Amino acid sequence: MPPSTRALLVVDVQNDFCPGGALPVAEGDRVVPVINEVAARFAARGEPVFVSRDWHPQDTNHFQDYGGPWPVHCVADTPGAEFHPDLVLPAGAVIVSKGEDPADHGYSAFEGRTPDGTGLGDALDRLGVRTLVVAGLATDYCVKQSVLDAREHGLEVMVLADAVRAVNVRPGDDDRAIDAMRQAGAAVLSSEELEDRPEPGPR
Ligand code: VGL
Repeated sequence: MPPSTRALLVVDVQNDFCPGGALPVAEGDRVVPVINEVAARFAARGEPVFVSRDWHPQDTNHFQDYGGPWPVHCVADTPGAEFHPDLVLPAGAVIVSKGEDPADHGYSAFEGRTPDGTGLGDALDRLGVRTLVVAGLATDYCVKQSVLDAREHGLEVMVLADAVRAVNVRPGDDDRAIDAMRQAGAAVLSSEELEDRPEPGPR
């Protein structure tokens, strides 16, 4: 396989962030079919797919019970932390667990680790990834923070506008998050526009 230049990062498409979950994002489940299609295309081209998940302990300062901002959600090994049942992960997709430290919010997938303990940034570097395509939940927290960290890491970033949804604690947080990601140099485009682009070659 030639050195990969592009990877997909699917952020936190977990039951608790979808309608009916503990911290539901409006229309959170709507990203699933779009992501399934994009992920299948990446896998068919041999491009790596990373899938992050919030994987909290019960007693994290991320939760209101411990002085944090959020209701209990995505506790490791509970049904709420499972990926949405309709999410289809291609063979070889790499799970990145984050938010395991009770003293840290763990919004960014770049704080997470693959099953062998590698940080996401190192895992991408080892594969020669230069461009990260990002989709998932939620636009205004974990997607945004992952995108900002990806830019810090020196990656070209593309955010799939039709494959993200926001918590919107304050109305307009979604637009402000998109602005912040653009300001940081990320491109925001639809999944259709992504597929219309010429395939990236080795650099
Ligand atoms: C998230 C709020 C709290 C997210 C996680 O995945 O974006 N949002 N914890």
